[in-house]
Amino acid sequence: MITKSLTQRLAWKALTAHHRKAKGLHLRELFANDPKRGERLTVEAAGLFLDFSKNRVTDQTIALLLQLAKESGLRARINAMFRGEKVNVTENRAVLHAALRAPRSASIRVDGKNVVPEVHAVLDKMAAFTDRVRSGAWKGYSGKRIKNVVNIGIGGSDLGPVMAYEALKNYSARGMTFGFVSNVDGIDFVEATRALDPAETLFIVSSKTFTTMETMTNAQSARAWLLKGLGGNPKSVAKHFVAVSTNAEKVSAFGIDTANMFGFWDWVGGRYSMDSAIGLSTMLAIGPDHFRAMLDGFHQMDEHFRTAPFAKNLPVLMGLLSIWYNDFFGSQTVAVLPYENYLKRFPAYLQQLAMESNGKRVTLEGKPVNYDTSPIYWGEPGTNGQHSFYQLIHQGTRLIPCDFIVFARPLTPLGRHHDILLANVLAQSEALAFGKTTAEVKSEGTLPGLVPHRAFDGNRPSNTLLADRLTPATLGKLVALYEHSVFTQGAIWNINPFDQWGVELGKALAQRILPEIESKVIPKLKHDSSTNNLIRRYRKMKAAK
Ligand code: G6Q
Repeated sequence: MITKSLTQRLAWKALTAHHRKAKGLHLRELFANDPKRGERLTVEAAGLFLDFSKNRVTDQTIALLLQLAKESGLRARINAMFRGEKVNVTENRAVLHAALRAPRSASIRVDGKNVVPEVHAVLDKMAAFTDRVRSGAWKGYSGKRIKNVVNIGIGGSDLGPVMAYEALKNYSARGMTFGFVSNVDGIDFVEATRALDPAETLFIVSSKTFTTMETMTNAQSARAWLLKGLGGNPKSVAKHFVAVSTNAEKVSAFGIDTANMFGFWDWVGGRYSMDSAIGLSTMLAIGPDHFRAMLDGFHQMDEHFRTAPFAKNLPVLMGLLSIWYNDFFGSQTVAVLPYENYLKRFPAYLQQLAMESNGKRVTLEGKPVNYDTSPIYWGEPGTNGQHSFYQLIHQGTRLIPCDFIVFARPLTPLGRHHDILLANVLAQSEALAFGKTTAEVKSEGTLPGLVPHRAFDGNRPSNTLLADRLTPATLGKLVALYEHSVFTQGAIWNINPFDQWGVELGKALAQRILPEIESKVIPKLKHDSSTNNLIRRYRKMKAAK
């Protein structure tokens, strides 16, 4: 039981005092004074190697951050989550994405019931379905085999599947196409389906609630598109639509046979669901064996997080470092920079994971926080970013901690490409940390007027995560690493990372505005003058065409 608010904890106060000294230290000195720093400040778990030596920390910083974790009751929080306690207090739900990747023999209880057998029953059903589709045993309404799969979902029911499909494309069935429709902007659906033959297309309607406006609108358009293409018989729907949901009633009302529904549970949050049935498109793409390998990767990181001492715990250390910059240096963002083109959607995925989870302003008890919570996550794959926004990271006025994600072996080697890629990422973290002093710039004979422009102050922190290659298991480990790092941060900030009330207000207001936009008679508008005016203007403009 934590009684002291965060800023009153001893470790927090000690960190505040320590920061006053530590902020003046330069990575150049820290490395010069400790020749083994680059070997010492590293940790390896489940095949992921983290070099955190290029962070603005001393041994004392790490000790104090670990002390903060302890004083914040992190261990008890971890245990409570893994035990299935209702740690999502505002929705009165357990939080058990870890159960989705637990081995068949495990036992994890929610309200006294072991949920692991149900998890594996759904996985088995997904695998059987996947085998039928991939082998051609499952036929479309006109007897053709399925060649195209389109996932319709948004937020947590989209970002994970898209990211995983892109990340694991190298393992996917190349004879099939995979599309993802999320946006209610009709263009998303039109572009995703324009080249597809309805007779060969399977839609997966992925929605935990099966009420989300965007997904339901896209699903209705998909139904109409299919019926138009296949002669209009409603019976064709059953052969071309399956659902992933927790809401059997709504699935059935849509016209999808619940025999073709893949379930999950209220203890799986949307942004933590890519390894539940929401991953059906991923399984169809990479096959059940690779999918299970990915789950095993997740599980390995879960076990590491659950059991390793904090000083050797990858997610804990990454979470604590993030708190160090966010709350003591005032850094507002974290750049996630994968040097692996297959991970191009990974930063977008992490944005939801981190920012929807920890973008909160009140504590678990509902009191306003007096410290900053989630930083903004962003990023693009290297080396592309080097030629655009890295300038600001190197020489701008903001401190942006970076996570570089690197693999030793490429999935498809091509000449010298991979060595060049690696040389670049190592050069970036080196340049950020050590910069280039005025003396160095001068000694190169630079014109005096240019010296300040060409000097780099350095001392810009980064983590480097190095793994062997991007396999399904590695992807699982990587996602679980960030999930638990986000959890660590949320636990220390004493907030609830598992609700998302901020998303609800916009949804409710959109429901109110839609009839005002569509009504034939001019509605009486009761919004603010800006919203009223924009609604009127839009009504006029669309009537004018
Ligand atoms: C995730 C959020 C949110 C959710 C979408 C889709 O954690 O809750 O992104 O996933 O709003 O919800 P449905 O799956 O219910 O359609």
